[in-house]
Amino acid sequence: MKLFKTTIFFAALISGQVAMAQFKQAPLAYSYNALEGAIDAQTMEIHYSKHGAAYTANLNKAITGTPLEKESLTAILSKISTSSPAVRNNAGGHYNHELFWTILTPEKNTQPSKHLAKAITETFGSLDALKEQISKAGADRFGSGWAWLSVSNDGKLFVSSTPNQDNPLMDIVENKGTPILGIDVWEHAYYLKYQNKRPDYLSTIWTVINWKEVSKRYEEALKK
Ligand code: MN3
Repeated sequence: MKLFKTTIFFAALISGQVAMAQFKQAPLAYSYNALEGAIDAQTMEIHYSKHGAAYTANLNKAITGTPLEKESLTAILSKISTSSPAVRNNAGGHYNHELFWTILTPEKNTQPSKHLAKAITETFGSLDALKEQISKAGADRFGSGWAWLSVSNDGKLFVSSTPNQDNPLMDIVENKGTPILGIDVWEHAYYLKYQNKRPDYLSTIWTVINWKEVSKRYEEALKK
């Protein structure tokens, strides 16, 4: 019976009757309580296992049976103006959160690579000045959204902010580029610990930023 069921499953799979989930959440590289001090365990758990999971599931639902099913996430984002609000919100939500988990770390005092540090100093004056600009972009974002550090198509660093789940890879945003650091300023990202004090969340999150990962993403973005 089991073999029979398995055969039916694969027959359905081959004929395309079983919807394949195209996008998946990557496992978190640290435990929910690993960022305590900056982000509490309950916030991390709800954020990753409920909010993050929902964007991924809803993205798969929105593209199932459409030509987008066979496309890469960056391809979908680059022409998001042609997609429905469901695809825009959930493709952005999936991309943004998968980036966010990786640029956080319990490891203390990670530093930008020499190459990235040089670009930061040339562009913003200092690392502290950059942090201030990103925190300000996040604090000034009205309602929900993200604050970003990105690499423009001509290889320059820039800070920006987008509403909702939009991001700099989308064709609809003013400042386009490849994000290498993104900070979630939706209330679900900080409210349990910080309540209405978004600026406190934005000043504390720098203690858990994974500059090794941001540096790696900087090199990859420059190659594009
Ligand atoms: Mn979020």
